[in-house]
Amino acid sequence: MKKAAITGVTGQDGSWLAELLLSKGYSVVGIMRRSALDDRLRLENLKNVINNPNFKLVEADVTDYFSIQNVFKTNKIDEFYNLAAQSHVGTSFTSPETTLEINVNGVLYCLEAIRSLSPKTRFYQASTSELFGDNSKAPQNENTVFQPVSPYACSKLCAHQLVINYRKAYGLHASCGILFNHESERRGEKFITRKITKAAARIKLGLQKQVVIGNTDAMRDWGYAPEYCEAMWMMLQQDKPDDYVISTGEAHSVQELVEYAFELAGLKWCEHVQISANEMRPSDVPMLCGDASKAKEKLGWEPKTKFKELIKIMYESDLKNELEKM
Ligand code: NAP
Ligand code: G4F
Repeated sequence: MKKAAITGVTGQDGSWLAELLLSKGYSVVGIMRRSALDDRLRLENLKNVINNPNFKLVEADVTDYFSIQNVFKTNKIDEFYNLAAQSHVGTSFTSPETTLEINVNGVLYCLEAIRSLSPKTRFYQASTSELFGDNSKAPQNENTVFQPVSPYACSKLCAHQLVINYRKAYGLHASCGILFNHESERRGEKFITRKITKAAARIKLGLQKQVVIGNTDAMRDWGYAPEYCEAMWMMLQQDKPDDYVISTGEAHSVQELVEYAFELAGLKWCEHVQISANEMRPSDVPMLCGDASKAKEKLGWEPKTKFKELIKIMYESDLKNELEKM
């Protein structure tokens, strides 16, 4: 039985990846940092996996080298998926130091632990389309120039280069998935898709009246998270490590997202959506649209869920959740 470790297991992707690996017969070590919050709340998305005998939750923080070393000292890990991050771009402007600590040093510590204690472990790094930043070229692929425009993107660029360096210098099987935005009914509520689908559902039920958002011109290439987690796994099954863009190849604006979610709710968006400078970022990525041809050719990976289907899944899930709470 193969053993995998997942940092960021309490996050959106971590929960989907844990389910996927367990369904493939892996034994899974879920790495979670300590929190004062009630565990049951934080692990809501892991309910399905938590009672699986092949799943084990361990406490470690990627910014604490000793705790990461300990994961390797107490487990023989075949595949290590590093999903832990301060993943909110907006927050990276207000907490740049924490963002760099987790997103850069955290990655370095994982790589160092593998290099020194378990060099055969295969490593996946959660890189991001944010690396492309202020790039007027679209669609973006593995050869597109990186022009990061946020502390988050700068941190992820440093981590991306560290992974390439450890691969070249020490021969580690370390790969980066340059994943474009991917969402699901488990998405954090501060990200725009979930913020909008949840607000549309709550406004429909009379639970709130308005939602306040920022830049509606931004365009993103939004896909469905479980499909993107399958791509992570595929990367680590290759003989050679490499970096891959994972995307749908379709871009939609925040404005389109708003209009469609409110249409699903049978509401007029303009009566409920307020634009505020408070929600704008000091600098924002104007347009992301990926070309995942390499992943299709080398991994056999292709996206399935289209934009409208994705927003419908999220809206319906939020409506159901809110109804259950009433
Ligand atoms: P997410 O929901 O925000 O999850 C992030 C996870 O990282 C959480 O489980 C969080 O734990 C954990 N974490 C944060 N700091 C940590 C630390 N110091 N030690 C251990 N764990 C820590 O993010 P996601 O959407 O699943 O994304 C997963 C990864 O992919 C992230 O690295 C993100 O930057 C990257 N990415 C995401 C997308 C996307 O569209 N979703 C696209 C490209 C790349 P707590 O619960 O304790 O906060
Ligand atoms: O949903 P977002 O916060 O996602 P963003 O910034 O694209 O980052 C996500 O995708 C990246 C991959 O490209 C990941 F690396 C990263 O970890 C994260 O998962 O914002 C999307 C767009 C932005 O242009 C933002 O300015 O929506 C715009 N937006 C407008 N109003 C808003 C809001 N974003 C948020 N979160 N909240 C708003 O009220």
